[in-house]
Amino acid sequence: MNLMERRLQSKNNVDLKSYLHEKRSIVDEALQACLPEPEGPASDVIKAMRYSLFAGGKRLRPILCLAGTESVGGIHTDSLSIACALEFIHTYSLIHDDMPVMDDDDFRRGKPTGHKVFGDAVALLAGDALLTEAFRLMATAHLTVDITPQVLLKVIALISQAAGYRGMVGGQTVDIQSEGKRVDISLLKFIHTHKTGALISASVASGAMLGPANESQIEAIKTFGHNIGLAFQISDDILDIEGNSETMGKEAGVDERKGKITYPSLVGLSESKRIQSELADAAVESLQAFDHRAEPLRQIAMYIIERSE
Ligand code: GRG
Repeated sequence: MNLMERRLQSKNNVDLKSYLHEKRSIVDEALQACLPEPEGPASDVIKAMRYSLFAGGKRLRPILCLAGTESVGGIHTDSLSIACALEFIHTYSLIHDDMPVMDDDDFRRGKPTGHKVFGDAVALLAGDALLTEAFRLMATAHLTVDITPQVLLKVIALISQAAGYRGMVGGQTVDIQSEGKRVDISLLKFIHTHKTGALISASVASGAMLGPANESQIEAIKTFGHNIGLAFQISDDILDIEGNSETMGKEAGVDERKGKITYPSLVGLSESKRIQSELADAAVESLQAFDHRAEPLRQIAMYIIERSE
């Protein structure tokens, strides 16, 4: 059964738009509580952290974490601190990625990037501070909700692996070093699955672990996460060609101008779309043993390949 047939047949259709809206408000409120209003001698770094954290992101990673928890029968409040930590890590990666030494972007989400507003040094430090604060948030999560230290440690290990050289940082390194060089599909897949896919996958898997999920559920969710993570980055490649700059809050056509190797540039647009659908199908397939509580995850898989921002 392909995605469209599955969508038509689904008896448990959730209203994904309302679901995303509701969860985004929950995440936004929790994020506000995580970071104080800027004051004191180091207020500039807090301002820069808050500026990028509240610049209008979709909150996909925290929402995936909450949906992962709910998919195995857990309650989302138990994973809210981890969800916020994931958004902190994501925001740090965007601040650093936008800096002149990396992608050198002036705009993100329709607003000037962090270093354009606060200067390179404070932007760099704001990224560092978001990353380290994420670990403080995770390390103290068990103080407010009912999570065992054992599960929490596993979650922290998983997210560390996804964020560091084994995941996002590794992918970013290879991406930067590949500029202007020949990249084949297997290296591009490595870049995409590590740079973008790893944190997305860890988001949903960490949520499920907090459910708590059993081993076979965790494996299934990891497969789901791996597939949607790669599909997400391919849709980013496609949006760079087909997307609307205003909706996306950043310029379209940048990859081509910068000579970046993407799925469409290597395999063409229609093959990229086919691969993307196959990945979304495989993601949904991996949740076969899950009941209606995984419906938001199934729909998020579809949303990822159809998104316009
Ligand atoms: C600097 C260590 C380090 C890593 C950077 C994630 C990343 C690695 C770079 C971002 C480059 C980029 C734009 C990749 C495309 C996929 C992606 C991560 C898009 C942004 O994620 P969204 O769409 O962002 O979830 P919002 O704005 O909604 O939060």
